[in-house]
Amino acid sequence: MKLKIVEYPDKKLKEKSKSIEVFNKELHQLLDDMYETMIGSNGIGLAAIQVGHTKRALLINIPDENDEQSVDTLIEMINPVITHTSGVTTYQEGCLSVPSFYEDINRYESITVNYQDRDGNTKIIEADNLLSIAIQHEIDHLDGILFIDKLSYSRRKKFEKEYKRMQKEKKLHKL
Ligand code: Y12
Ligand code: CO
Repeated sequence: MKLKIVEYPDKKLKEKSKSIEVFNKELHQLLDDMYETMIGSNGIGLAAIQVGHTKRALLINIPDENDEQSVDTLIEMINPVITHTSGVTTYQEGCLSVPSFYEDINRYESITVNYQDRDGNTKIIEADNLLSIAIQHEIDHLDGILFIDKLSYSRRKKFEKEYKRMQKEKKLHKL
């Protein structure tokens, strides 16, 4: 089932998500629904908080060289922890919870992440390029941090103005 995506400025997005201790059918259903929601919204990453669940779960599905996504390359991460970082990189990020806004954000270039899969098995992944950026973006969601929180004061002010204007326009179109 496709779920409703929580959008900024909803305060829910500021909440810190809780560790997952039980790896049951309910969790599997949430992960399946998150996948349907992410793919159905043209996303490449989604955290549980973005569909209203304060649980430390996220999905990432990086498109291939033909810009196609396959369930075979889906990564589900439960309780992820970054254990090693190196380098710095900049990428123009977007977020399904902040529609139509993209901005250059600095992140670590390479990271190592410990996490659990949907059955509670421990995993380790070394990531760089887009995967590294996507993981860092999604782990931030689990801590109530959005990519717009990383903007400079002046850029953030500009964003708030643009975003409010866009929301007003959206409302008018719905009338
Ligand atoms: C690099 C940077 C950030 C991430 C986090 C995951 N972000 C997304 O999946 C963003 C998806 C997104 C999709 C949109 O919809 C379409 O393109 C049709 C979109 O556009 C609108 O909202 C109008 C914005 C963002 C991973 C890797
Ligand atoms: Co996001």
